[in-house]
Amino acid sequence: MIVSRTTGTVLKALPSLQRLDVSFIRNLSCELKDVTGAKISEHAKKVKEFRGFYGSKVVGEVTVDMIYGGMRGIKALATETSYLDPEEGIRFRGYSIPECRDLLPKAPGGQEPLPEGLFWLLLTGEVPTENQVKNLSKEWAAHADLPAHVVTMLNNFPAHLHPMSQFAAAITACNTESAFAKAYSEGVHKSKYWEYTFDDAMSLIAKLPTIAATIYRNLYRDGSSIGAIDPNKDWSANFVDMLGFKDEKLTDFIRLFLTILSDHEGGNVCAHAVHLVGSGLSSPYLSFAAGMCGLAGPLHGLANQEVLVFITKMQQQLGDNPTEAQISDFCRKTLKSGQVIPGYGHAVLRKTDPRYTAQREFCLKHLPDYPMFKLVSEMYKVVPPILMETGKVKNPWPNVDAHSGVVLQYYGLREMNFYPVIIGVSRALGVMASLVWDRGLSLPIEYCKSMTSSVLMKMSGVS
Ligand code: HAX
Repeated sequence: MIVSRTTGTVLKALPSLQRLDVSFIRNLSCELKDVTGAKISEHAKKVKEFRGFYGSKVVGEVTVDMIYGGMRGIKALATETSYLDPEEGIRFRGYSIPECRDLLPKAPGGQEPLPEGLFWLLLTGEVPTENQVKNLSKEWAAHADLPAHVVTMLNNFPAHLHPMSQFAAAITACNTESAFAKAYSEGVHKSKYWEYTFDDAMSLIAKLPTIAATIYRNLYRDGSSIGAIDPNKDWSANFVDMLGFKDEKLTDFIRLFLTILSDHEGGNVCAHAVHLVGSGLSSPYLSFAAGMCGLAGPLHGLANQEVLVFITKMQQQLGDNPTEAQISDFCRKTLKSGQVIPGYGHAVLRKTDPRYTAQREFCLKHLPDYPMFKLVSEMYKVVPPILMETGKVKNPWPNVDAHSGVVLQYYGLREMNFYPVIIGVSRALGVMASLVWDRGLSLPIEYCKSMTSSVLMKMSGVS
């Protein structure tokens, strides 16, 4: 019997997946693994040839300001899975968000893409068939169980430990399951690193909704059981079920959310952290946990939670239908007090984030009259000119985080501290696909050069 230290309630045991027929798994993962392996070896040859001819080509310069300015604009990483254009936004393997919404397979009755399909696309560069995606859902369902020590650990965390800290800690503890760490300790040849990374990526992704739902139930639902995984449901549907919601529209929104937040090229905090830690050959579990510690920062993934805190405060002070002047006054006061307006601005983007637009479209279709959505729409009019007035904000437009919390609120998933965890579940798709490719291309350990200010001054001719 496991008793939650947080709530004092008896926690029901997690469903055992041992009873599921898992004999099909080997063949299923083989197909995606085989396609990925073929793509990696083809691309590795191309990259080798390219480096042979153009290895010394100069593609940029580094200024003193760039070094002190968070490395903004330094072209320093090769990431195969996605590219972020400052004007257009993200493209996953060349496909924009509207194209992905259109082309990727959907669940029966659903209107939004299945994140399983996006993972296939990120790994292989190909749009999968419905059947390939269905098989991936089955495989993830079959690997969704957690080791007992991870469940015990989660059940013993205190309620004031933030869900993101719990999430990162549980992922770290799942390292007991790492095929990569085991193979490395047994002396596997380096040409096989990517294969074990692939295996870990698959089982890590499968387990994330279970970890997230266990955290949610412990913190917000008296430690009630997450229930059983349904091997015939997709990854998102099982996630929503485990959280304890029964709403097809919410499930479809979660499919959209998990798809569009999956990857945002390699230079953002969490993606870069996963790549950096992974470059030292830490296992995919440890590398991903490092990324989640980065995602937990308020200027990154936690902004999603911060937006809701901001909007809720605004509603409490100004009511459901504040005027433009009132919103404007509220925002100016925020800036004056030295705080940022969460959900606005971006290090790379210079236009409205297409991930914001996709969610806005969803809202216009399904919840056009929801007061909080109206408030978010009003802010879209009011905030950019105010940020532009400061003269320093490079991108005054909304990013993805300005919107998602509102939809979750509408469907009753109201605990805003949990929102960054959902982003974390999504982000695994992109960063794990990238890590597989990092290992497939044999990228070396990362080590960039740092300097003291006095060395930099000397280099710049300051006497
Ligand atoms: N509100 C107030 N000030 C802002 C601002 C905002 N939304 N966005 C930028 N600024 C300020 C910066 O703090 C900086 O001020 P200082 O010079 O005084 O330090 C100045 O404008 C220049 O910043 P920038 O070059 O335009 O932006 P950065 O690349 O430095 O930072 C951030 C990008 C996303 C961190 C920034 O826009 C910000 O803090 N936004 C609010 C938090 C947020 O929404 N984060 C989520 C981003 C998306 C994401 O990663 N999601 O996971």
